[in-house]
Amino acid sequence: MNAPVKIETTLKDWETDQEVRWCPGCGDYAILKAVQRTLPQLGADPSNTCFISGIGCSSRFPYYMETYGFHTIHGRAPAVATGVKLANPDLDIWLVTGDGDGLSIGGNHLMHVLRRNVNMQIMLFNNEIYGLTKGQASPTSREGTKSPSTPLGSYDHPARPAAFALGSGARFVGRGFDVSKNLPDVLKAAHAHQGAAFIEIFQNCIVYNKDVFDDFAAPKGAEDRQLWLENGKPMLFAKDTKGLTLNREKLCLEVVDVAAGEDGSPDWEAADVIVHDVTNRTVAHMLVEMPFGPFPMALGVLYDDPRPTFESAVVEERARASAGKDANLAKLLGKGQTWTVSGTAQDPV
Ligand SMILES: Cc1ncc(C[n+]2csc(CCOP(=O)(O)OP(=O)(O)O)c2C)c(N)n1
Ligand code: SF4
Ligand SMILES: [Mg+2]
Repeated sequence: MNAPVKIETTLKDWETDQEVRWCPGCGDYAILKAVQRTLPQLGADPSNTCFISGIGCSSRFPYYMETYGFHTIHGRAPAVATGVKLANPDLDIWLVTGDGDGLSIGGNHLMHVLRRNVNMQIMLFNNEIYGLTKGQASPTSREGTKSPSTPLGSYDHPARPAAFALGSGARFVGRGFDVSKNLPDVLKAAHAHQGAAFIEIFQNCIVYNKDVFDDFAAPKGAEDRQLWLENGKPMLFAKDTKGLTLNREKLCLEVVDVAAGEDGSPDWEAADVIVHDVTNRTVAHMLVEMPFGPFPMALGVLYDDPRPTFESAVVEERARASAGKDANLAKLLGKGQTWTVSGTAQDPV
């Protein structure tokens, strides 16, 4: 349940008086504005909203939102957010994490919040680097990335956040990038989803990993390498001159050319371009594994197929367990077995 009562706010209602400490030009600013622009459009209520983060540049996010918030410890935002949601299931929770916070130290915790399907929006800011600690390689850094911790170039294979999320059992996987005008739409779809909604947001760390996403996210000239997915629409890109088809023999995706039909519109049916179905988990797996370069970058809502949330099951179980019983903490603590501890630390029994 997200923001059950809709209220009217403006972007200003979501801004704080805190000094924003990100480097000038950091992609985090654009994401902050996108979120602050989106929340009023959702009718969200600042007093019913909580931003919860771990540690990193991205995790400074809650300071800049005029809502409840926790800047927790490294990698542990999912655990805190799960507790908050269970204590107050009506609260609208946004979890903010980085590629280091969410996939290094916090990989285990992220996996469990996804598989449990705790109802919240999870934004992973992927800048493929540890920004806050001055540019060490992260689990998403590309092979060959030179950094203080990999001076000769990183040689381990990068993790793919969207594939990690889907593999962990996520029922919503979205993707966007910091300066994209479509990012608010992805955030809105995530918010509408009941359950753990995972959004990978490519974010430019202008200081330690500048412009690594330019091939598909440059402000101009990269649009042809973006595949914006829309439910029920053919998977077209490059101004509708290319599309994705399923090679039914090899069971894999392929890029095909799409010619214009007689009326000038793209004849995608003739090219056998597939239609995006957000509930198709098999195709979602193909989309998150699609290598960028030979393929475009899949953006938007890759997968969205809700199932019952963790907290709804817990609330139901609590109601069942407590039905017809008095809520009496003193009685509970005083009942049944108790122990008498004797001896001291110096004189153990
Ligand atoms: C227990 C613990 N280990 C290590 C650190 C140091 N540390 C702080 S932030 C960070 C990585 C942050 O990277 P990321 O999550 O990608 O965030 P970014 O700064 O790039 O937004 C590390 C290793 C810490 N604060 N706590
Ligand atoms: S170090 Fe990078 S991620 Fe951190 S604030 Fe600066 S530009 Fe942004
Ligand atoms: Mg990072």
